[in-house]
Amino acid sequence: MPEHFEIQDSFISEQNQTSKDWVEEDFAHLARKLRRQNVDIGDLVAKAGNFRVAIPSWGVGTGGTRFARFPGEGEPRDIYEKLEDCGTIFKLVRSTPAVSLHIPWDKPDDPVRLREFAQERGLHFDAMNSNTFQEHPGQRHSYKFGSLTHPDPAVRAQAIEDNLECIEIGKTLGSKAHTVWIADGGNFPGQQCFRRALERYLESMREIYAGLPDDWRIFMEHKFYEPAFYSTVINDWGTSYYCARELGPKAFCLVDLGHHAPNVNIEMIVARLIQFGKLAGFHFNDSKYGDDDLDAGSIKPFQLFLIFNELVEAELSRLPNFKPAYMLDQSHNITDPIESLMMSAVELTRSYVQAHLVDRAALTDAQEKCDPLMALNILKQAFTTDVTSILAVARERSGGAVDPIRAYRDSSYRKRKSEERPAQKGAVASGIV
Ligand code: LRH
Ligand code: MN
Repeated sequence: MPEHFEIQDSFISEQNQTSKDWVEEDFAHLARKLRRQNVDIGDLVAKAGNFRVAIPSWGVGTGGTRFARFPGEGEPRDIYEKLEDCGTIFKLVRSTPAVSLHIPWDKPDDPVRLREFAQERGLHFDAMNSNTFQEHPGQRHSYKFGSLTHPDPAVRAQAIEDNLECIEIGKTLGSKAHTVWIADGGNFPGQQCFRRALERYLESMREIYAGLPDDWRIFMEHKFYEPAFYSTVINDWGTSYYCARELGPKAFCLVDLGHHAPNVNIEMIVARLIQFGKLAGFHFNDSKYGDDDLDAGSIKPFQLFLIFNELVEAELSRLPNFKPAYMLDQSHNITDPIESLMMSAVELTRSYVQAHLVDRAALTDAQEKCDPLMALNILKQAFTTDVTSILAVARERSGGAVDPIRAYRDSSYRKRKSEERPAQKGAVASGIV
């Protein structure tokens, strides 16, 4: 049995040598260009180097739709192999040391051993995710008609239990946050009493909130539809915000970019939640129609930039306890999940660095002088600045790959994993679909 293949640091620095010329040339050119704007490129390299985004454990397996799932080679078969792949992503892009687990998909037999296994790969655990939207082995009550808002108090109690168990596991793993997304809703008019369902949600969430350790936060994730196709209990940011206010200072609203109706102004929702002190953070992805869970920045990169423009504005104005949690939440149906997750982490860092290029004094001046075109131009100048060399230098300086995708492909990591992880008919590391 081949031992577990890992990409070596020496291989990465060899790879980086081959990109040295273009990086230095582009970096020097950009440094001159930014100096004309009184911007020190070194500051931006530091910003890029400090940017962090968590990897969803369910993202390293191949995703699918209700129509089909096309398993990829060398799929991770359990949480340890998922962490191996998360370790490889971190080794190459250096901005993803945290992994977000989903329970029971990733329920560890030995959480202490899992924590050590992660630490050996420089990884730690980000927000936990409960799952009361599927039936679980040995479960007494079905979640077919809901969980935390189900009419039957026994089902609600079971769902509360599932969340408290998730928090318990998270405490052993060193996590500091718990994300609650529920599928509860209706497919038919009249199926649910909207007000009673929301009251039951708050009643159940109060019990989960009471089980939170003092230094933890709870993130409520809204979604306007699916799997319920007529009404969803926590359908939008307003309902989520009301609940966060009702629950208390440890409750916040998590924004999954795919959970909004087409053309909704998400950057404005972000500005509201920042202003109200209730922004939990994000599940970053992209979409064209519904909750497509496509790669972040692949469809609407300008929207992603505008969201980071709001986040950087808040960061620079040193808002009290502004500590948004950044996570990816994607489904990789036709690409190598490791490549998509690396590319997405890079695109988030790109939007973050570009948002730090916005001339904020000039923008405020244009806004106060009702000069819309100048305001847009100031944003576009930052958005159209190619910061690729800054991102590459930041990765290289923190031991990562200048060109993560090429380094990954040249390492033949996936091929080696397909030898180590022979596909077992039907056996997939649990996750969506
Ligand atoms: C729901 C969601 C939620 C998860 C799941 C994996 O659409 O975004 O965050 O629990 O995907
Ligand atoms: Mn999500």
